[in-house]
Amino acid sequence: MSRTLRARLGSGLLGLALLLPAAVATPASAAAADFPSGYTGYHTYAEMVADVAAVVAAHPTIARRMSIGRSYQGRTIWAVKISDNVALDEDEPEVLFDGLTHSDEHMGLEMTLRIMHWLVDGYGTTTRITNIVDSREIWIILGVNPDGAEYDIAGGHFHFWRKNRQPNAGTSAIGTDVNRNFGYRWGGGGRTSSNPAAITYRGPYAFSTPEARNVRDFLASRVVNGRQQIRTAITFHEAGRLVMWPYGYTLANIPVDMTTDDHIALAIIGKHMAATSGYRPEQASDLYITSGTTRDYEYGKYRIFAYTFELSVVDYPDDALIPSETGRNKEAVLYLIERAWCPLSVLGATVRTARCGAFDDDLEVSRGWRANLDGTDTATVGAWQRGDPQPTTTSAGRKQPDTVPSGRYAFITGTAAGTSPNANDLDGGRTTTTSPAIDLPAAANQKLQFRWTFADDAAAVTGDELRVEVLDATTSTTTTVFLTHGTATQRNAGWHLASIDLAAFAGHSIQLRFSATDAGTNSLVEAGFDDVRVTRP
Ligand code: 0X9
Ligand code: CA
Ligand code: ZN
Ligand code: CA
Repeated sequence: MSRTLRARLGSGLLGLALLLPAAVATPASAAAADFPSGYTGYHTYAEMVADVAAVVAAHPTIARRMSIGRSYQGRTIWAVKISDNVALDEDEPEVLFDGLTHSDEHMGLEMTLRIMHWLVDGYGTTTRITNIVDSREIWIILGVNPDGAEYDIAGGHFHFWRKNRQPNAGTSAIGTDVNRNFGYRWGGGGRTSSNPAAITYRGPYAFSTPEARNVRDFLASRVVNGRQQIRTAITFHEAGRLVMWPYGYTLANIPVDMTTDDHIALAIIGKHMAATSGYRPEQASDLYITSGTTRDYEYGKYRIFAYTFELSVVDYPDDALIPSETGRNKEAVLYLIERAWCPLSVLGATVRTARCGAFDDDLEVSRGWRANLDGTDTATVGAWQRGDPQPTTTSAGRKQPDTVPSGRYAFITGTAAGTSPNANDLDGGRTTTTSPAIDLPAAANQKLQFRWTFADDAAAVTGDELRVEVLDATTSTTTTVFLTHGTATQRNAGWHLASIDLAAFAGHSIQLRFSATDAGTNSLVEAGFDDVRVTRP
């Protein structure tokens, strides 16, 4: 948070204080000559572009640049990828850094440029950085909002310009706060404004700015085989020397759209980074509530362990402070890159075994499961749905559970409630959902684990079932590894743990197919599963 903004936002004259003086228009194409005196060590857009070009030219095997789109005024937004075999999309954990979402927070751009230089300069000279570059794919977005930044320094003095430079219909007020324009809880509570003249204007709809769309589309492009490759991220802001974790939209530490494991691990990693930087750690909403931010989007949509850093003690720190302020975050940056292999591993050996293997899905976000993959599903109602189950209770007891093992979602045969044999339960045959491909390491003792529930009534037949198969692409075989089926007695919902040895499939490429069937005459059949994992022995 810029202190200036915090002071303005905190003032009793909130509405008035959020109005900016009418901006003097500059030609869209104008390139700022340079920063004001005392700040010339900061990079203008042109200087940043030149630096990026020089780095990728000097390190072609480990650094590449790509455009992730254009700003409102048409400036190219550059992302640099740093990794060994940089031209290939290898199966390595990915990390994202960005800065200058707020264009009056120039240290954020300097921070991302420093990270780029640390990595390319350290490669082959320090073991730690060589290991990082060899085993990760690091993405750095150099300046999310360059239009605002160029405007901020136009004419040789600062304009205290935070937003982008997009006009707003029906008003002369310019710009949208890009850090209020992301589509997760956009327009929700806290410091986000519907007034185009406000410095926290959220835009007329989520992702109305090209700047937020560029980041959104880049993140989407990193979903490979159904899985978001980016595991950890920092978005750099200024000022206040803070390390903040999600969420910002609510004061709740663990709202429904976060799991307890994630919350604890997010805080452990955040506190560790803050300690090494000499910053203060906190949940973002502890500063104040916001909605529509980069960080909440990254975690909320993809479960990226995403942090906001507020750099510097003061706003507009002069350029002499760039080396020390960026340098104090070097350890935190390297640490977060290392943690990307499995952020939850900070929770200790038991969690590491359970959740850092070849597959881990708490089913809280979409991760590439596909319905009816081979087109043979016959169920007419109650197909697998990833969602929040509504409780179904008959006179014989609970048939569809009210709670799930983790978070708020599981796969359920129709999440809606309904107590009759033909209401919102599974009917008419079989429903399947199939996982993305899992490359099982050759290691011994890997186990497939998941939580399951299966309920039926006295009309159930043996053909009513919950079945799990391993589809082995290496051997072109299908193997049932779990089966529970109906008996003509009442059976109520309840979550159970299944644990299945995967020795027969070690080293193979597999998929998991979960199927539930209501055979014979329609009877009440409800099934569910959650927390699908391949353990890491
Ligand atoms: O208000 C913001 O967007 C960030 N502060 S700044 O001074 N750089 O403008 C704070 C984002 C942190 N998130 C929340 N406080 N919820
Ligand atoms: Ca690589
Ligand atoms: Zn900011
Ligand atoms: Ca879950």
